[in-house]
Amino acid sequence: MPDVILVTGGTGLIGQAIKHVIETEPAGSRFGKKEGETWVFASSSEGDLRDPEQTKKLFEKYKPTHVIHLAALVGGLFKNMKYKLTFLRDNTLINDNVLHTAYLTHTKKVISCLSTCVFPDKVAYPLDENKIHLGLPHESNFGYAHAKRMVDVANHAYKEEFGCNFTSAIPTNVFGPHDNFDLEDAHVIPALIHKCFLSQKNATPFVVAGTGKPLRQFIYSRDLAKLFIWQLREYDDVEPVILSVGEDEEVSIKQVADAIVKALKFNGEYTFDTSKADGQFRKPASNKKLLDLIGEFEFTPFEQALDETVQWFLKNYDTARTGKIKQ
Ligand code: NAP
Ligand code: GFB
Repeated sequence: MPDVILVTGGTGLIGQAIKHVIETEPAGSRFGKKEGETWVFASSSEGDLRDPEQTKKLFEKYKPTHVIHLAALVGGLFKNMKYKLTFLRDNTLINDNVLHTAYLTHTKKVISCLSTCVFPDKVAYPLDENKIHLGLPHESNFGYAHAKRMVDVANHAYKEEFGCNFTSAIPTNVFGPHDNFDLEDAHVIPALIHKCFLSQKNATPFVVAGTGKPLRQFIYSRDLAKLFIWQLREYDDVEPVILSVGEDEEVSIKQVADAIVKALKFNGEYTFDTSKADGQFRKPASNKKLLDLIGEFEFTPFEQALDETVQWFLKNYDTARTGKIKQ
């Protein structure tokens, strides 16, 4: 029976990046489409995965042999701080429905998507896959973080009780085309690209939230997409894998804002609003396990990836997710 790969959350930032890679990489290549494979990129309009019945219908419709489970309530620091219970509950419902339906329908493999914000806030750095449960996550996103941690717990329980091949990936902060650029809900890179674009258009100051000092590792969505395809094809272990650039690639929020100002050729007023939260200061993750397993992998240089994202935003501004505020 040919493989059917269902990508839940297939219309989002990472889902669309996987679609791009599968459609553009040479067929049969390491990250390309294999003969006979069918790839399905599902949106929430095809089934609200918080609802067990709709989840069952989606699986009955596509009969997936493999699932890359990306669907989630997702957002940046400020949205997470505002909706902790909604992030906990919606993601717990989505994850439980997808894993249990995959079990009931004998799906061969599921890769779920966690995030480096699930790690404890106070633990020895760098973060690695063995430290997920060694303490409380940062208070700014504990709702989302605990819901995601439960996926790792469930994967181990499904394996021990039923022998399921359910595993997970732990990406760092992701950016790229098709991101959510909503000024309030977005992660830092799409939010600052949108803000800087509006400041240029309206000749208003470009204001970055916080001190600009926090540090982050950013992975380009199209690189991450290849790593998900690698994990689908070549990794069969219940233990999670951090999918990230190296620890030495940590950059400050100020460096990110500087790169966005350069990419948009903005020369107006540029300030920091230190009354806004910085969130977690840093969450440096080691990608040693990934590189030990995958061998050589070429990450797209940050400035090139940022440029491609800015060009995509400018070209697709009218159809991109820019939220309510359109000045
Ligand atoms: P995104 O762009 O916001 O896309 C979210 C996707 O999930 C969309 O396809 C959305 O469908 C779908 N979805 C949302 N609620 C749903 C529901 N109730 N039922 C069915 N589908 C639903 O998110 P992303 O940034 O690609 O994130 C994908 C995964 O990566 C998530 O699990 C997220 O937690 C994880 N992650 C993201 C980052 C990051 O920096 N972005 C970092 C680490 C981990 P519609 O298009 O129909 O709304
Ligand atoms: O990307 P971000 O929202 O997520 O914010 P986190 C990163 C940093 O950027 C914080 C600063 O230090 C913010 O203060 N920042 C500056 C901004 N200007 C802005 C802005 O306009 N918008 C935003 N959003 N940030 C999230 C978790 O944490 O990481 C999520 O809350 C998820 O659950 C995600 O895990 C990957 O890296 O702080």
